[in-house]
Amino acid sequence: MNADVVTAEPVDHQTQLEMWRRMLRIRRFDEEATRLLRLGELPGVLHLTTGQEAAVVGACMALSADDYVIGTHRNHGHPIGLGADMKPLLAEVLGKATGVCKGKAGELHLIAPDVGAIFSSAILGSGVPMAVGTALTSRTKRTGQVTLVMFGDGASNEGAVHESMNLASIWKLPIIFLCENNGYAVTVPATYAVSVADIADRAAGYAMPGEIVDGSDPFAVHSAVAAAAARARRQAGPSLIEVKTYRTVDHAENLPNQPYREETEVEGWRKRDPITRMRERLVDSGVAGVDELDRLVDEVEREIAEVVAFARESPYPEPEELWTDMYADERLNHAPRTSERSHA
Ligand SMILES: Cc1ncc(C[n+]2csc(CCOP(=O)(O)OP(=O)(O)O)c2C)c(N)n1
Ligand SMILES: [Mg+2]
Repeated sequence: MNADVVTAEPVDHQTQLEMWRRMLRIRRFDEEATRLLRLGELPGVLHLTTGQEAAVVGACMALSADDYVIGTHRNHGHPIGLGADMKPLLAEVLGKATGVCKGKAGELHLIAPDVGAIFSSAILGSGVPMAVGTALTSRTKRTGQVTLVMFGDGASNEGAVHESMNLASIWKLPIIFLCENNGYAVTVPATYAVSVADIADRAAGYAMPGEIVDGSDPFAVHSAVAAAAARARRQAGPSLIEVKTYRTVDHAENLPNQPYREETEVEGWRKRDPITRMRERLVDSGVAGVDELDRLVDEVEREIAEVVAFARESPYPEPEELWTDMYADERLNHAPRTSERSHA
């Protein structure tokens, strides 16, 4: 993984600043969620995006407004990278009724359909066949929409991922398969668990282009995803992009974490933090002055304070809500009847 390679990309100044803003939002969202978890206000665990923000934002901002994005279990960054309102996202993480899934799904299932983030799931690789479904729909209806589906290096070994790539290839579906390779699946190194050094090489098996991109460079990711989206839109078929990235935090907060990587390795990546690097780059290239960037940080702080207040003040769902939203057919949504209970 070479985090020192930086590519030039003609993204306009305003877009560059917006990229940085969204990276900051993701970082601060995760920090606040972690703080609330430690205060005991959040049930369960948290899978943070910390260290991977440049990869996520670069990819999300390369799409058109009506494209689809399917995320993973490490999903806080995907809707935020697409520009979603953070209030119902944090409310969902806290299990509140104002959350994107009415507080019933939690942090593993953040979505924001209004900006294209239509699905995410805790089941590794499960979003990838769904991407075949959304892309087939877009193709059949000739809408021109592209589906961007994310999966990790661990998920890249799931059978469903390979079946999906094969189908997408033979049907030339408008999909971008984006592997967020952060080097580990929980504690298992990709160098041990993945059959190839570069997951992008697997694209050859499905007759699609495969590209490796430096995930600490948002412009490089943006450029690769934009090119793959253009290819998908001209009906030339799917692409596989492997983004080399790194999470500088543990697999999940509030899970027992055993040592599995050298502290020096983590420290090395922390020193190349994507948010700090991009700040330096914005200043060095004259895109923004230090004062302007400080103002932007203050804006994100104010925004985050409102998001936290909203999520904390929101009510929990009523107990009867357990029996709603299970089936699309409303008639099937009801509490178990006495006769059904007696068979349980
Ligand atoms: C089908 C399935 N198998 C196992 C798990 C347990 N599990 C949750 S996260 C994870 C590691 C995922 O690694 P990767 O795909 O590289 O994503 P990352 O966590 O690194 O972002 C595992 C094994 C799961 N959720 N789903
Ligand atoms: Mg991983």
